[in-house]
Amino acid sequence: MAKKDIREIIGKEFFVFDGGFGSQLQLRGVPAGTNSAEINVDRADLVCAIHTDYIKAGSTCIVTNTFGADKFHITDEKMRVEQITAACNNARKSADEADKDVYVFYDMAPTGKLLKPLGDLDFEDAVDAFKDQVLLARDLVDGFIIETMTDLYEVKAAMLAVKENTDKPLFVSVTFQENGNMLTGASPEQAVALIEGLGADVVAVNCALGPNELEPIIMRMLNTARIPMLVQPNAGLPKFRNGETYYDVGPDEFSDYIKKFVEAGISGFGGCCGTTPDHIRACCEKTKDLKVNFKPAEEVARVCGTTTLVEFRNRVIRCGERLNPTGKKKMKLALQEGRLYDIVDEGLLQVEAGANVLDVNVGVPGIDETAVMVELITNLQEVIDLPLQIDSSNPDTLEHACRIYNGIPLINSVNGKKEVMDAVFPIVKKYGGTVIGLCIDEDGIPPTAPQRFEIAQRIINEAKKYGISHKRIVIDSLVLTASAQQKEVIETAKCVGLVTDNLGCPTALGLSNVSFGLPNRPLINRTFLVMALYAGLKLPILNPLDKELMGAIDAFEVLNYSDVNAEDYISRHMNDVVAKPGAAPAPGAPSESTGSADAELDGKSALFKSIVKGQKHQAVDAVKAMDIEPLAIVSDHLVPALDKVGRDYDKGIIFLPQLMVSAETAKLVFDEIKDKLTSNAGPSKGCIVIATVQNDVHDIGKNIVKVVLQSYGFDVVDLGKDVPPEVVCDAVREHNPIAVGLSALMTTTVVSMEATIKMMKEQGLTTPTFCGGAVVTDDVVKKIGGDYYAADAMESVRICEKLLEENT
Ligand code: B12
Repeated sequence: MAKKDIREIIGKEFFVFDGGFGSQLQLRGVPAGTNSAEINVDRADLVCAIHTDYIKAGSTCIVTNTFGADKFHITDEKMRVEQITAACNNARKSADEADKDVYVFYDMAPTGKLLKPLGDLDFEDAVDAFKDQVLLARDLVDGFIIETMTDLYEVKAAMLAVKENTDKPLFVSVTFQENGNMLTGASPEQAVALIEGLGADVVAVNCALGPNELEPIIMRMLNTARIPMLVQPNAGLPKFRNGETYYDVGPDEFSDYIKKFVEAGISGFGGCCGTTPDHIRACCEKTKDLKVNFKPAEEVARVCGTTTLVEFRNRVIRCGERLNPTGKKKMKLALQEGRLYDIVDEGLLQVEAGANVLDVNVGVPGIDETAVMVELITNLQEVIDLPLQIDSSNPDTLEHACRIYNGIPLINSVNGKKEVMDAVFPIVKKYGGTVIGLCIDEDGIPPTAPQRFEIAQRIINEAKKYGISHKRIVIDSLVLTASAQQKEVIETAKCVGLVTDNLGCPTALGLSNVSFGLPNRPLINRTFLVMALYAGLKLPILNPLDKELMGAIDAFEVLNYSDVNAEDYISRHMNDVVAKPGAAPAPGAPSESTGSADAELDGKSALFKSIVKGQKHQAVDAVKAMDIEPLAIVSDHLVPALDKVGRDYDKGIIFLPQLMVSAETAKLVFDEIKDKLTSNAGPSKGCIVIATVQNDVHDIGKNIVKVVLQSYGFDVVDLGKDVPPEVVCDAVREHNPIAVGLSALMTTTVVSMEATIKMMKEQGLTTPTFCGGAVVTDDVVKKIGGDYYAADAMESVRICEKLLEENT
């Protein structure tokens, strides 16, 4: 076993990881594509030789050869146990033979499956798949590294599996696309927030990009990380030659970058795809005279949703209060009747109105609070990417909701009661949240500001015992009702000031309470809001649909010099129409706007909007209510809505999760109308084979083509999506169709279309082909040797009818 505890040296001495493994195996004669986990058993000598080469090159941390050794990839349990154990033993043997301290890390990589709602893997099943590996490896290694993760939700599952089953050091490494985001849309800052929040010892980045492309991402991570950072780039971007992948950043250039990153503050380095022992050797050589320059970033409270990060800095954070049944009959009923989609709609309205965080509370009698909270959060995070504030007085509900939450939650709340702090702080610690601390204790809400301040101090001191800093506690001084406790309203604002000035933590207030029982409640709310903002309030919990209230925050931020150059104020209010004092508002005049969320949605049908927003239930209702021809629904609503989604994805306005939810919504809409389309089909006119080509999973367009052809009396053999050329050829031989329809939606899969057409020709299959899909044009079809181009489903009918005529 290694001598020094890794945690003692993290952030003080460099930890040098190893480099690429697969290419090293190939160098030693193992063919590419061989199951690399089996090698641990069959060719332990080769695996040990690679570890030893890296150690000799300078690595002080080596990782087990277990990339993807989970129960989805290696389904036979006996083999999995054997291979994982052998991998750990191989690495340990090489480490023990070294003449220096070498640490063995168990390597955990993505399961290769997408978690719900993007895919079909349950969050807890993902946790189990990682736990299975942790249990096998925990006694054989010095630490764990979770790496090449592209989805933060899966990172969370893997981290929980490690933290719940071992206290060994944990390094967590994520992978970014060239656009600077993870595949599921998370930013570098968000990744750091989640990984730190869930208690990793080191945050890391690896794979996909070379050091040059990673540089800006690394700098952004360093700027925000409070724990040390490890960097393992590829040896450049992958390039292709003669059907093989290669990387062309050599050891010298690679190590120049690593030196630069070390100077900027990383604490460890290594390499990923394409790197070799020579890369590691060069890095060690160039950094040998440097010292670790790790400086933790300033601490700040952070919460994140699926793709958004909200930090408590100098700006006001608007928390939407409307997902809370207190005083709301309609919401109470929706919860009791299980109409969660209505509640999700209310959430979307608040997002459009400019909320930054949404409070979620499901406390009504007669329901299972925990189950409903979990279900609602699951539904909300499918379509809303803002951070959620999980609001419950039941610790069990908080725990379950925080667990399935995809991000770092804002937890509402803890208070000065000892038993509440005992129950809630462990949850905050475990799930990395920021928590609201209410100034109330066993004796109720004290009347004066100094007494409430004293409770705030008590909460903060108790949190420290759990390792939760005061920066992660948002103190709520509690708003009382002006009509009943008028004298005490000002005490709340004073307490906000005391906390802001003396405790250094942010503050929250639920505004609307203040005006109960008084006329013109918005006026009271607005005035109180401004008083509290001036005292330092950072998180007003309010109704974002109240435009004047939201406008007051915009104005305050100008006057307070936090909206520098009034940029946000101007963009949100430049079109406001202000009535002259005494004049009635102009009829039809636009009211003060807080900025339209998406002008492209204006004037569009309910169906269009609900596909764009991914509101499944509403989309189905909308299509049912439409009395127009089914094909027009496709061409005038469904396709344009998906086009908009595609454009937004392209611009980086939305990310893969939203793209997928919109696609699923479009599918449901189509399922709703397809029966109407096929009902007029007469006797069969003949057979058509259709397929989406290999490596392409887009099948909505192809499915439309299928149903429309069926409605015109053709028998359609649908081979599905991601269909290899040979499967198309086999189907042509089997069914002898009139024509073959091929669909490709990506530039990168037009080659598969070409390969399919080529293979048909090579095999002497002369059946005509007709091709379509967003990236296909007449020219493309000519170039790749196809026979016909079809711009849409109707065109495919014309082509097939023409071919039918020619055949008869
Ligand atoms: C929905 C969608 C998805 C869904 C697909 C769900 C499904 N089951 O189909 C999901 C979320 C899974 C997805 C994934 C991805 N997507 Co996507 N996706 C889209 C989107 C928004 C809409 C496509 C669609 O269904 N349109 C509606 C249908 C009805 O239109 P259509 O397919 O063009 O079909 C019509 C005609 O073209 C024609 N037609 C189509 N096929 C055929 C076939 C024949 C024989 C005939 C006659 C006619 C015909 O008739 C149809 C009806 O009129 C497009 C953007 C866009 N506007 O196209 C991006 C888009 C196609 N996706 C894109 C990308 C990059 C991806 C991902 C790589 C994302 C990622 N980073 O992981 C993955 C790819 C996974 C893979 N290996 O295939 C890019 C492709 C860029 C490019 N030029 O190469 C696009 C253009 C988005 C963008 N702007 O970046 N995507």
